[in-house]
Amino acid sequence: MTNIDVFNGDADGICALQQLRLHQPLESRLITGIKREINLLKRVSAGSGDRITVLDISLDKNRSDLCRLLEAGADIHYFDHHYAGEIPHHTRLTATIDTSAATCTSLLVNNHLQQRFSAWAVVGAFGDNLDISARKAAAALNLTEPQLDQLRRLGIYLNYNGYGATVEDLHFPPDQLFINLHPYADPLAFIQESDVFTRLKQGYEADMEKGRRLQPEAETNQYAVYRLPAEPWARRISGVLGNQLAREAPRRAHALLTRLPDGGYVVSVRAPLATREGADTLCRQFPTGGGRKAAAGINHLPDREVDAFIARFRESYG
Ligand SMILES: [Mn+2]
Repeated sequence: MTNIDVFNGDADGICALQQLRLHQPLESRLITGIKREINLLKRVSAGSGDRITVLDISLDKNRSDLCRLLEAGADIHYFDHHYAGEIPHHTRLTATIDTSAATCTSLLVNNHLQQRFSAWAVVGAFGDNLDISARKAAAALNLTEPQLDQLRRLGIYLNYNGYGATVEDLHFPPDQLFINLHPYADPLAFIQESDVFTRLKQGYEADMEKGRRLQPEAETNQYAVYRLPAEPWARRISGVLGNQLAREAPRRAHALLTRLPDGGYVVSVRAPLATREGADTLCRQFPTGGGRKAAAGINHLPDREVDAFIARFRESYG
């Protein structure tokens, strides 16, 4: 019998697994990747008696492999908050899926574990830019405001680490990051004792400084469009810069187009924080698009579709 943990390589995916493995430590194969690599079940082979936990990746985007693994006899536990489409009925599938804009996978796992490792759920929620939900989940922990701010920054840095065109762009491969976190039941102890936090902070600050110098190529009260160059810092920063811009102008939608080395763009869309609507429906109009209502993206937008994308972005939010 093999245990396989499949998780998105961002803060939410890592913090969801962190809670589950603090609750139930076990030897498992870790399957993860950059934040945008979501068809992770494709990489899994398993059979009768194997147990697979799947965290923070769209069921809809993994549907055929999910069915293949269920047919092969694996038991699958699925937690997620991305668009799922119809959830297959199968005796060996347990799915906890909630696509409401105010929740995330770490918070779903937090409920499942009766708030046992809430502090990690708070980190995951901050990483997904769900500050209000994160603070709500933190209320019972009686943290000081500086402690809460440390959790928020850890969430932002872990989320930041997930962005890149390949794992080579990242400061830490996400499975290594999880292995580093795993000994710590308390994220504040991790922040104090591990040098990972400092290294992420330095990388984040250096990249953000470059990002802050960018000017939008289109800007109104309703929306802004940014174009980023084909460089590793830009690929690392696009998502967190989008979150930051969204927090600074909560009534405005943001689109960030980051040039890819082989042509085309990777796109991040942030709906206005005031409404948190429409980002996923916009991005799903393009073949490699997906995400959530408030935050979505397109993995590869060909050059010839850039104008069409910007036109639909303006229609959605203009
Ligand atoms: Mn998430």
